[in-house]
Amino acid sequence: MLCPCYAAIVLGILAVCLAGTGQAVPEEKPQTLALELDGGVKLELVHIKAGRFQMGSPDSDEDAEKDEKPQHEVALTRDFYLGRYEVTRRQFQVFVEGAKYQTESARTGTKAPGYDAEKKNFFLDAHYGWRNPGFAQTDDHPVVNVSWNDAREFCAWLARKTGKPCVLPTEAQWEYACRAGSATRYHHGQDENGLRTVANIADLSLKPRWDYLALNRRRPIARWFERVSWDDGYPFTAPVGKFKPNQNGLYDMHGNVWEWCSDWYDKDHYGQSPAKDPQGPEKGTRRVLRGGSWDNAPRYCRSASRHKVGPSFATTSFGFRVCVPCRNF
Ligand SMILES: [Ca+2]
Repeated sequence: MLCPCYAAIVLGILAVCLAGTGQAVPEEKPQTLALELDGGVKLELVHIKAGRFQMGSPDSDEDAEKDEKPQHEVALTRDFYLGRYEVTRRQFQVFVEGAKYQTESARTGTKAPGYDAEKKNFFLDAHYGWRNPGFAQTDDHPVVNVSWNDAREFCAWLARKTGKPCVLPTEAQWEYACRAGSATRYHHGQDENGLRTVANIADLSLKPRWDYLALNRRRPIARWFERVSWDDGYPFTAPVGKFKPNQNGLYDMHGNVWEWCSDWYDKDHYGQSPAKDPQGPEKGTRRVLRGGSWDNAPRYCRSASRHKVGPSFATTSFGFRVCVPCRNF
C-alpha cells in the first residue's frame, strides 16, 4: 500500500511539473454547494464530474420508447452541480415571496389541476395551484404545478441572488447524473422491483385513492397498478429525500415528480445530437422532463425515459431541480 506521505509528495511533484509546463492543474471542486435563500433556507447541490456515458436506451430494453434511441455516447466536458433534492415548496415559497412572483397559471388565470379526495380524481379548477394541489404537502415536499417557465424564473432569481449561474439541467446532464456510472435501466440495476427502496412511484397506496376507471372505462384496470406489488407509503408526492439516493448522492431521480430540463424536445433528436455537451434542438414546441413521478409505472421512471409537454403546462406531477454548471468559481 502506498504511504500517504509518499503519495502527497508525488502529487506535489506532479503539480509542480504540470505548472512548469504551463498545463493547468485541475482544481478539485467542493463536493457540495449550499446556496442561501432568504430566511435561513438553503438549497444544496452535489458536485458531478465531467465524463462520458451512453445516453438513451439499447434495443434490448423492451420498455424503451423510440425517442430514447439510438443509444449514443455523450461527452460532458464541464463539471456541474445538481440539486441533491427536487426544489421544495418551502424553497419555492421563498422565491414567490422574495420576487413577488405569480406562477404562470395564476398570472394568466388558467385553471390548474388538482386532486379531489371525495371524487378520487383530478380536475381543473381555479383554487388549485402550487400552494394547493388538492393533496397534503408539507414544506419539504417537492413543489408541483409549476410550468417550465416558472422553473426557469426560479433559476434566474436564484442566479441573481447568489451570483451563481443557476439553470435547469440539460437532458444529458440529468441522465448522466442519474445514471451515476450505471448502464442499467435504473441507477440501482435492471430490476424494477429495486425501485421499492429507491423511488416514490404509482403503488398500492395510490390505487384506492384514484378512481382511474372513471376516466378509462375501456381499460378495465390500469396496467401500472397491476405491476407494482408494494406500498411505498406515499400515494402522492413524498417529502424529498425519503428514499435511497443514487451513487452521486442524488435523491428521487426515479419517481416523486417529473423534472423539467432545459432542452426542447424532438423525437428524432438522438439520431443527430452532437456528441459533446448536447443542449437539445435549437427550437421546438415542447420541453423535456425526466425521471417519472408518483403517478407513473416503473417504465416511465427509467434513467432514459423522456416526457415532453409545452413550456406553459403545469400539473401535479411536475417539478424540477437546479443545476449550476462549473465555470469560473
Ligand atoms: Ca407512491
